[in-house]
Order: sequence, then C-alpha cells, then structure tokens
Amino acid sequence: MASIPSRSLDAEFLFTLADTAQLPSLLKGKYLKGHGEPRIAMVGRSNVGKSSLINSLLGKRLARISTQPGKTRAIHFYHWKKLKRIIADFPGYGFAKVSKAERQDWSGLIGAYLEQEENLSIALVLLDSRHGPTESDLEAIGFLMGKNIPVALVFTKTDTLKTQALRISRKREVVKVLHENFGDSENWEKGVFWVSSKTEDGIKSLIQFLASEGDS
Ligand SMILES: Nc1nc2c(ncn2[C@@H]2O[C@H](COP(=O)(O)OP(=O)(O)OP(=O)(O)O)[C@@H](O)[C@H]2O)c(=O)[nH]1
Ligand SMILES: [Mg+2]
Repeated sequence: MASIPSRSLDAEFLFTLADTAQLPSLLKGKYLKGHGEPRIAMVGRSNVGKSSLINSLLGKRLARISTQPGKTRAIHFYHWKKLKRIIADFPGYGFAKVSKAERQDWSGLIGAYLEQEENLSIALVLLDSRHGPTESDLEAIGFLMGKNIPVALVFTKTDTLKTQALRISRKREVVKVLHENFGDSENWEKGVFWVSSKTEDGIKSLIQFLASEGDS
C-alpha cells in the first residue's frame, strides 16, 4: 500500500491570474510558469471553504481566507512541492452580492483558463456538508464533465455535522441528485471525501487520493 506523504511546509504561492490577457505568459503547452506538475482545481461556491482547504492540504497559511464571501475574484496558483502538484484556487460562484461585472464565471476567466490548460488532473468540487448541491454547483459539475475533466466531490465543514448518520443521508441525497442530473459516473463512485479544515478531519485521506491521481 502506498504510504501517505507527510504534509509539506514546502509550498509556495506562484501566480494570480486576474485577466485573460495574462494567459499566454502563464501557460506554455503543459507548463505553468515553467512547472510541469499536474494541476488540481479547487472549485465551489463562495464561502464553501476552498482557501481553507488549500491551507490544510499545504500545511501552511498561503491562501487568503475570506472575511467576506466572494473575496477571491481571481485564480490563485500554489506550488505544492511535496506532492508535485499545482493547486488552482478558483473564485467562488453563487454569491449574489457580487456585481455582474465583478463576477468571474465559466464563460469568462475560468472558462478561458480551462480552455487552455492542458495539464489539469482533477477538479475538486467542494460542497458544504450541511447543504445539498445548489443550481450553481450542478452548473459547475456539468461544465467540468462536459470538458471531460475528472471530478471528485469534497464535503467541507464536517465539524458542523454532528453524526455519522447525517453524513450517510447527506451523501445519499447528493449522489441521487447527481445521478438524476448527469447519470452514472465513476466521478461520484470513487471520489467522495469529507473534510474539516477546522479539525483536520479527512485531510490525510484526501492527500493520499490526490497523490495517486495523475501519477499513472
Ligand atoms: N466550521 C468550519 N468553518 C470553516 C471550515 N473551512 C472554512 N470555514 C470558514 O468558512 C469561511 C469561508 O472560508 P474560505 O476558505 O475563505 O472559503 P472560500 O470557498 O475560499 O470562499 P471564497 O474565496 O469567497 O470563494 C471562513 O469564515 C472560514 O473560517 C471548516 O472546516 N469548518
Ligand atoms: Mg477563497
């Protein structure tokens, strides 16, 4: 069995993509700022815990945690040296108070980035453990699947779910909605994770999964 890589303090911020005009200087073929490591996209609605999860994975406070939802308006890239991956922190969607002009949606910056990214190994779609998938979650998952990008679901803030029974019923509920919308997919058979950045619950198993993804 593969050993779990120990968490690294060896991680660094790489780049902020705020405008499509920066894409040619960011991506050259399979390389991102000269780095050939596979990319992991962190996707999810505003405030779901993307930046917090990145910090938990990296074992370092690199990504800015929102004091106000909707704060991350660009794509921030982090070099996770130990795992030989690059993590892309996506702007959160579904936050109504952000003006239309400020909103970075799938037809804007994110779509343009995904169009040109040749080395994306997986998108982690984060869902709040307390809620079912929203319309915007389904839109995001549909968009990623339409581009044949492997998706794994990560339920966040599990410290707010008090019992195992709640988890089981939440998972059943969510998988049912996904089946209804997208049919059978190995995306939600093999990759459904439960994490808390507050208690560190589930972080190690997610790291182990990410270490094995994209190595083949
Ligand atoms: N209880 C609990 N709160 C969490 C957890 N992870 C994040 N939070 C809180 O949720 C809020 C949003 O966290 P972020 O990590 O900034 O969320 P985000 O998805 O990056 O948000 P945007 O950048 O606005 O899209 C913050 O107040 C965090 O402290 C968790 O595991 N448990
Ligand atoms: Mg964020």
